[in-house]
Amino acid sequence: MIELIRQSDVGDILLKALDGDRLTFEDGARLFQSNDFHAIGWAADQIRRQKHGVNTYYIANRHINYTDICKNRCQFCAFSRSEGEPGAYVLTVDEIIEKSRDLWAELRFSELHIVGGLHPTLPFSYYIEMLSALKSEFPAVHLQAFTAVEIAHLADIAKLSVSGCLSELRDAGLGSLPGGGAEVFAERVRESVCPEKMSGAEWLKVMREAHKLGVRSNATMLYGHIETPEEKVDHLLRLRELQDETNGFLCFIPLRFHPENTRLAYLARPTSGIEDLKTISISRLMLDNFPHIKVFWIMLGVKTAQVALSYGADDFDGTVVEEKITHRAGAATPQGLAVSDIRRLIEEAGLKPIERDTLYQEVKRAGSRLPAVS
Ligand code: V47
Ligand code: SF4
Repeated sequence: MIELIRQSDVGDILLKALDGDRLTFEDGARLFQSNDFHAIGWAADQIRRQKHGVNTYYIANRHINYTDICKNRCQFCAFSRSEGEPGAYVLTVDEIIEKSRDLWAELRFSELHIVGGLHPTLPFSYYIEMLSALKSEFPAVHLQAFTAVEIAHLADIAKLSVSGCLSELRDAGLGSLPGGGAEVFAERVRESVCPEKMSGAEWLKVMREAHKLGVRSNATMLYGHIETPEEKVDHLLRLRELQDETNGFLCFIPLRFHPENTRLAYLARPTSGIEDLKTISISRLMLDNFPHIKVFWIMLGVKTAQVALSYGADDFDGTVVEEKITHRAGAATPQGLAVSDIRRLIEEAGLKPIERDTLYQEVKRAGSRLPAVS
């Protein structure tokens, strides 16, 4: 295999990564320009094995999108609606509890993953009541809720500082932040595809505040639209820099853009399997200080997500149960996967499935009963 690396047009970079040396901006840009995805993938798999061996993580979780009403209306988003538009909804706190109860008996999920649009008029008390009610109904469940973009919006409506807002949410039951809203940090990209959204620097600032308070988070990158290879590398390096400072990121998740029903549908070029795998592998190679690279199979597709476990990813998210953001943008994946299916997909890749909680602690279940999603 080392011969494969030596013959590669990016062999020098891959050997450097395998030696434990940090990759530079130029290295990242060359990796994205190379078509040698086998060699890149093999090197990323080696690094993944150095960090985790064959251990491959998954989580029993449930996603909840509490509202699709959003004042930002990003160009790439098919999920959001304006108030009064057909399909616009807000779940009441009772409905959120009801939804969570739905599969609780079967799934016994360890995490609720809660994100929504930036609702212009919902009061701060709605969010506090949501977390408190969920925490009292499911005390052992980790609430991973509200992207950095939502946190800044909530701080605004509550007239609190970001850190004051995070503290109140944490007191009400918030466990950690999901990684959404990062998109691509480059100003050129944001001005074009999400001009209303906070800047990349502001996103990083919210995450810094969260990490300083001990609130961990994920990080994402939405790829496959108008971004250049250099802009992707810049994104990864800005995340790596913050991680050096705080060590607060749990994992990185590349999100594959789905163009259908969005104002970027004219791009009509869904990413190729090779682009997807290369993005996973390069993320693993560049983000040397991120413990985990996660595949969100809902966006990647089950088959590519399975293969990605041999191209640098070590985490397969998750049972999910219900998902709207990608499905409104034309995703053909199911809404959820049973734990038995996830375990089979991991085992077929020659890897060892390990159920984890949000903070990557192993979940031990009494007996052999496996949670299922129908
Ligand atoms: O910020 C919006 C993305 C994100 C589309 O932290 C789209 O574990 C694809 O961040 N095609 C929200 N993506 C979801 C998210 C997420 C998902 C799974 C796991 C985690 C995690 C976080 O969804 C948005 C945006 O980047 N998005 N529209 C679209 N058409
Ligand atoms: Fe709103 Fe998020 Fe959709 Fe942008 S991606 S329009 S912020 S829900």
